[in-house]
Amino acid sequence: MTTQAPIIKRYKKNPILTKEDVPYPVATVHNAGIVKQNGRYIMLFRSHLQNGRSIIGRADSEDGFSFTVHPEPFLTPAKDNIFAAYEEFGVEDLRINPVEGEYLLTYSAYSRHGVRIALARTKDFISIERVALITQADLRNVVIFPEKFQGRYARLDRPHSEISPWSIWISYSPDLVHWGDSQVIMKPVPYHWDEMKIGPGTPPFKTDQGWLHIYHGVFKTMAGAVYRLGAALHNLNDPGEIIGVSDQWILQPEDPWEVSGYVPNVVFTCGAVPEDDGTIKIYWGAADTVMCVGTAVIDELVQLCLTKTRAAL
Ligand code: BMA
Repeated sequence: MTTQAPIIKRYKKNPILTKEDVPYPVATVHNAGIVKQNGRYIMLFRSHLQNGRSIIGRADSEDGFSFTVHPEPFLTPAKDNIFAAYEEFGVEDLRINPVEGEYLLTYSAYSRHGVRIALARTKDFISIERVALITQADLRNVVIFPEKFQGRYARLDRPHSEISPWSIWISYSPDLVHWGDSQVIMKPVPYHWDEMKIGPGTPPFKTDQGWLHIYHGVFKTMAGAVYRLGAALHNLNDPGEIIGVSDQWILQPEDPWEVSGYVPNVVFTCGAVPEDDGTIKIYWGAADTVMCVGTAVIDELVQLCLTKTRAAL
């Protein structure tokens, strides 16, 4: 029997970032958004503080593997205006969405009212402008497509539901603030690795064959939930149409720091960097404790979606 080469090749020196690398006291380093700007990798990672609430830190790298953390946190809960009321319990799982020459930051805002998504914008990762809270409560994992479709922005998100397993939806907006025309486009498959819930992971990025989106899927076992990563391909002109979803996962917890830690058996992505040579660096939080990276060939991910396909809905 031949063994299949893994589709995502783990970096040999994982984990690439841990709490020991952070110059202020934190308990974890995980679920980071990432982007390559003028050849420099900028990572915005989540850390639990020692009171159990989360903040976002920044780390920079020249090669995408070796990162240096900034001395001060990048984003902490707002102190005034409407954001203060909804970020009271912390900010989590930030995505960096490159859109029209700037970066839209979408992150979970936690408060006594539940979790919702806040949108901020930056051009230089120095000055940040909080724009709006773009969801009501119980909606997480917002990623925004890099381009507009017929004049409207498009996003993927994941509402909470007691009736149906949590699924991926698309919504549109003329101005990034008001969102609508929502539709469910991808659901968990029963008795499948993602049967319990799925949610958006990386901001989608363009390939010749469609928008590639790496998402997370969860399976409930007797020992708790297992978080894995999967891949889906969306129509280039109509992102609400899914062309193919890989039937098999592309990454599952295997390394010691993925199978044990603060939350065992978790790989969770908020960002990836497509490179000019046709590869992609995918970043994931492992066990909600440390950050890891791996590389894949973009076309192999696309082919998985196109040839080893499961139903989208
Ligand atoms: C999800 C989110 C993520 C976390 C994951 C595994 O519901 O809370 O931030 O990484 O669970 O604990």
